[in-house]
Amino acid sequence: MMKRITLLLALFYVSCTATHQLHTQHLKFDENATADEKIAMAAHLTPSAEQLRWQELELTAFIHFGINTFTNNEWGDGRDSAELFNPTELDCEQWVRTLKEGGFKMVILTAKHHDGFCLWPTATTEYSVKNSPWREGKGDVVGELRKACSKYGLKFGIYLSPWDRNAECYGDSPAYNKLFIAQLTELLSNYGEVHEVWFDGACAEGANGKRQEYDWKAIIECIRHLQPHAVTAIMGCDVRWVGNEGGLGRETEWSVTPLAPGSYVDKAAENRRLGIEEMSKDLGSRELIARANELYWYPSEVDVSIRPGWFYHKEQDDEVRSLANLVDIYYRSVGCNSVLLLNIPPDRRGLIHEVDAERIKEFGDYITKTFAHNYVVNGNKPWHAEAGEQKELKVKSNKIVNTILLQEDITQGQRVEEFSVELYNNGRWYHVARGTTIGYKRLLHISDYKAERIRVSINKSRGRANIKCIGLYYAESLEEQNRDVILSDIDPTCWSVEIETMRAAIDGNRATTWSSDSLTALIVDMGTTHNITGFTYAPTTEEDLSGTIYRYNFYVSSDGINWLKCDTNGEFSNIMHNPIPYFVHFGKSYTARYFKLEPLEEIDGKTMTSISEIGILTR
Ligand code: FUL
Repeated sequence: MMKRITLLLALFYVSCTATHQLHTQHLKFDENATADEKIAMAAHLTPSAEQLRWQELELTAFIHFGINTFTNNEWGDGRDSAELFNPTELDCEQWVRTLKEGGFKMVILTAKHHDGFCLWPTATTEYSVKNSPWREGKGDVVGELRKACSKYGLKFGIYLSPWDRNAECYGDSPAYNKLFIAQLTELLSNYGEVHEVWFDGACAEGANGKRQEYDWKAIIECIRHLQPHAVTAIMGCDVRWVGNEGGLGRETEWSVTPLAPGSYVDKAAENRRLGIEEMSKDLGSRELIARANELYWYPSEVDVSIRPGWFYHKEQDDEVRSLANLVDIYYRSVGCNSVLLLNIPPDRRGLIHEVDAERIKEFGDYITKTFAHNYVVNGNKPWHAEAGEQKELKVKSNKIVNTILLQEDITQGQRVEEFSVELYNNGRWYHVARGTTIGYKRLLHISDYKAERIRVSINKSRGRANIKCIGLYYAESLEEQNRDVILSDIDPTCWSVEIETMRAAIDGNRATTWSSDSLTALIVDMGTTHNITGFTYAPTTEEDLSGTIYRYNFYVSSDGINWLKCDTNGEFSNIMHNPIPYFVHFGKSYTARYFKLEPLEEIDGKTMTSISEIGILTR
């Protein structure tokens, strides 16, 4: 009998240690693991040292700069001359000073975007700064930015686009992988420490029609070898794309997920079996984990631009996000267990534009001021909470508060599944917030309260939760100041269309959309003749983007019979990830009474068309 008890105790001990032992970044379940055992193990999965350091940065910045800055494009096709790259006052120190003032801790530069133009004098291609007039071909943007980062103490990251529309060998997989690794090797060997390497997921067929198979294993090995402390993002393995480019983190955001990172090609089938991808709403629920075989610590990064586009466009100078909007993004990224990667694209001078610079400073000042004093007494004292437990703390007297901050000690894993918060004032408790995940940081806006005490309840947790901080702050209220975007220089009220339902595309109302279940051209008669310099296309504002046009032709006509195809690059680049209004400038003017937008390819290859608004530019 005694022997049996000892044996049972030993088995119990073994299973407890298996489920209660901390794992770093990745774990595999035993074939027979039960759903409860899986959850216990999920609670003990922790970030790598590099992932933890990255998460603690909270605010990181993107710099999209390159040939597109000079062609006014979002995606270049790799054929624009290197001679176009000629910033007149490039000053990386100005970028870094601006970002530092805004509270940003790292900057990631587009060393090469999809057009293939390299911002450093690489030996791998002629398509680089060395063949531009800038600094007589002797310049190196990567080098200048690296120096500025060292001078001002910012961390440094690089974006190297796997998709390359210039490289002739793109699509000839072994040859391009060799070129790509050579580029990576230059960047990771010659510029000191690199803290993040960012590989975009966007990619298409090579010019030769062949699809590029990336050798992710070799690419990641190259990084691990040359920069062992860098995190790799998106098509890497340490940092996950949040799933949109609009600055929207998830309400429930688990850093522990069965979603296998982008570079684990052999795991793509497993992601499909589980029915998950970066854009999925649920990436970490109990139900999902119960069906999984492996888990990853794979935290989310929210990448979003301060302007509608990723690159600088003069016509967007009035559309820089307002302070209120940026602060909202901060709450929905850093405040939703993510890192914010905010893009601030330098202009053709090679400077962060005055409007953006001012906004960044306002943003930095606002965040610093808001979070300068935690009004909770002893809010930083660790609290180990079992599900169902509550903690009550005093609030410094006479303080009005409207922001709650909660943090878990993620070095022990992410565990909280449901929490609620009450505040005590004038003899009664007010229920002010409830939420799901906390993770590294959770911020919640509430109305203004004069609170005497705070009570936090951990209502559901994956084992004992480790609360690191409970905070209350006061955030000044902000007015939304963004102006409406003007989509047409000509008033469309007198325009006519062939079919009445098409009017939704020219009614000046972004909330209405014309859609068709085929690739249908939209023809508009403007009634009188105009000198047209461009047009705008606004995709639907609905969540379902079906029908959104990716490739197109645009024509003008003076009689509605004979059509002239206008000079455009024929694609709304990146519209599938960033469904904003697109402004297409011809670079010349056409005289016309009629215009026609002919869709050639929908974003997902569907035979559908949808247009929320189309407008005409004359300036
Ligand atoms: C996207 C790219 O296609 C955009 O141009 C931009 O670089 C953004 C960060 O990622 O997928």
